[in-house]
Amino acid sequence: MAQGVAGSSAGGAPAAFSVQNVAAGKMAAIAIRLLQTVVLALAAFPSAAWAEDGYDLWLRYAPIENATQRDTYRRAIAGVVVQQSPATAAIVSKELARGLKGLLGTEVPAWTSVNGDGALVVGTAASPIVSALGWGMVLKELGPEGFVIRGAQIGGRRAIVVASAGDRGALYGTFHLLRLLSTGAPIARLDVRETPRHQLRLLNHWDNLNGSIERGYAGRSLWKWEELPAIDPRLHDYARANASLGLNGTVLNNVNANARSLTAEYIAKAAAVANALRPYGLKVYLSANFAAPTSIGGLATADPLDPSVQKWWKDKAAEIYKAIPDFGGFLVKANSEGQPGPQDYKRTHADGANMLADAVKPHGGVVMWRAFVYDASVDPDRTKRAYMEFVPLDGTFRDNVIVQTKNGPLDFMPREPYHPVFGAMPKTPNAVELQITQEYLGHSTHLVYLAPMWKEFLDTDTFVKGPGSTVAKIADGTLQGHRVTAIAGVANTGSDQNWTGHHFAAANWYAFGRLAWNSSLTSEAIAGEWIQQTWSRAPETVQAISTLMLGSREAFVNYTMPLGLHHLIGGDHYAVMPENDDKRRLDWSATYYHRADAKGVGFDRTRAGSGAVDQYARPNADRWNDPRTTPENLLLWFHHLPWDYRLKSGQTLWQGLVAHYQKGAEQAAAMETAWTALKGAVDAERHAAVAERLRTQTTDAAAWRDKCLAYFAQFSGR
Ligand code: GCW
Repeated sequence: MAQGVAGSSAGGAPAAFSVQNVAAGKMAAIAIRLLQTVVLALAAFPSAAWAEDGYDLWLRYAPIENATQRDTYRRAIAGVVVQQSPATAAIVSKELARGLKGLLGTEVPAWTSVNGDGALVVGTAASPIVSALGWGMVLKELGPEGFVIRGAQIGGRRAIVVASAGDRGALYGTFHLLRLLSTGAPIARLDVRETPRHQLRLLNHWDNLNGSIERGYAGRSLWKWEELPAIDPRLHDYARANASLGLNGTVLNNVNANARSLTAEYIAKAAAVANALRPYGLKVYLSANFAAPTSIGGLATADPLDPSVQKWWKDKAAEIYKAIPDFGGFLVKANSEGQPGPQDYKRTHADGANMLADAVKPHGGVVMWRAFVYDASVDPDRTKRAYMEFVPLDGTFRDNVIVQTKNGPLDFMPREPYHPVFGAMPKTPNAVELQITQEYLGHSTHLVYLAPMWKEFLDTDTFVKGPGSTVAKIADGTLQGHRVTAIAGVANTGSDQNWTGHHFAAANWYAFGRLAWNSSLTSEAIAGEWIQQTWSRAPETVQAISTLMLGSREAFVNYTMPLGLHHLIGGDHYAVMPENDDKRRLDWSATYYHRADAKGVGFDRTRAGSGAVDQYARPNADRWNDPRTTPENLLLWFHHLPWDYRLKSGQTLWQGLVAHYQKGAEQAAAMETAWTALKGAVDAERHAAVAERLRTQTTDAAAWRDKCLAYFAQFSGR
């Protein structure tokens, strides 16, 4: 918390402390006068002295500029009464004190009861004030994470009540109310009822025990493994940020898991993190290395059907739950990219998942078993393999197994069709795995707002149960009636002062959390909230930043992999590399995917090609089997087409490709120009940091356009 406070309470505080160290009385007097001036200046222009390094994320609580609105809020919230269990109550009280002080520019006192007009009451259903309101039925319906925010008369006094059946709901409701105030929402007739769409809303950290982060672009692991069980105070701010979005779990370690994370030493470290995160409603999970019984357990095998292996995992689970009573469960990457798994013993993914599920079941845990597998012996087309391995297993998983699947069948590309596993395993809960960290989307160097990409995926109709069978409804369990629902985002956080490297990458963390809570929110709405809380409330500024963000993903697609091209990448997955013909594995190269030759370009996944289209339900399968009914933004994903193929625009495929690359480079340049115009509209410190990265983005975009077109021109001869 220390850093957060320093980050938000701004310039005055450190000066105050330094006064203590000045011995000479005269100097102290000068310092105090100086300090008074600083404090006065701060009061007059609170935002001018803001230490804007991005540390405070969307929880800046910058003063509300509009005086009328601020006065309305002040009248509505004159005192705060918090009634819930102590650990969370302390967090709620602190957040309200901080948030209201920041927004309203005045201390709002804590009251022990509603002793005047303008009480803000936060409480659980069991609290005296809330239980007397008779809202029990509604709160029960909304569940322990849901909440109500409404006006009420309490003992003849005006009040706003944030109520929930549970502590977590009251916490989420508190953050929701602060968000409403931060974004200038009217509060005269509040009637908010919220409940999350997915039960498990998790961040997956690909953090290694040595502190590095796989595909991390914002510094080192936040956990500081070597210092644990001593807790870095910064973890409280991590937890606050997640709680403000309603995220309720976090997987601490990389799915390429080091078995040591399951040793007593590391369980104690994980327990310390769990203790720190628990009051914020976050459960801890661990990635499990399937071979742990052999590597750290001393067994001769990790065969899931071997009783000694089963016992080892049961004992291990019991050991973990002893240290972390509310441990969430295991996340597993098995038989994928060299990770061990049940297939090493000729067993299936279900055999492996079920063994672990049995181990955590008595403690209420779950197993999230990843479907990111692409064993080359299964099918020549990498994108078909996971479906072929997993769909036949539908119905054979224990009821506490969740199959976790990336949004697309390849690997977090800038654009992919949805993964055909979604909807094809009606008896198995399917967790969505999204990647917040921008592995293939410009790392923390390019500004790419990912909500539009995720919404495109979630809103796609799979037709598995007729029209309207969107991925969102499969993920939230409403279409196929799943017992447990989950959504995971591969985190982009790290030790960088602003958490995510690029100030705008925080928008992706934010958007993931908001969509995990409510997947029907629009990209625009989420961007709007985030901008107002993070940058400015001035309508023209919000509009300008929003436009820039909303166009950024399509711009990135245009200057890297337009028209359904994919995996034009190699090396560190930053710059496009269409020439990459990785000798180690065909399906790690770029040439395997684009298949450019004198005749044309693209991967034929029609019935005449790999047949991948038939992993999708009709009519998608039929539509995508024919280039004329395939959306052009996925054209070369499904088809190998001649360079002279006519696009809907009348251009040839080659001309279309050129136009997309050109447009992408122009869009990147336009983003930079738009940002330059915002100089002065946002704080100088963050403006400069973003401007610097946009400069690189513009340069990259032009270079990548040139590189790709020069490369493809060798084949097109145009
Ligand atoms: O996208 C690939 C990444 C790997 C990652 C893997 C996975 C954690 O390049 O770094 O490993 O996906 O999702 O398992």
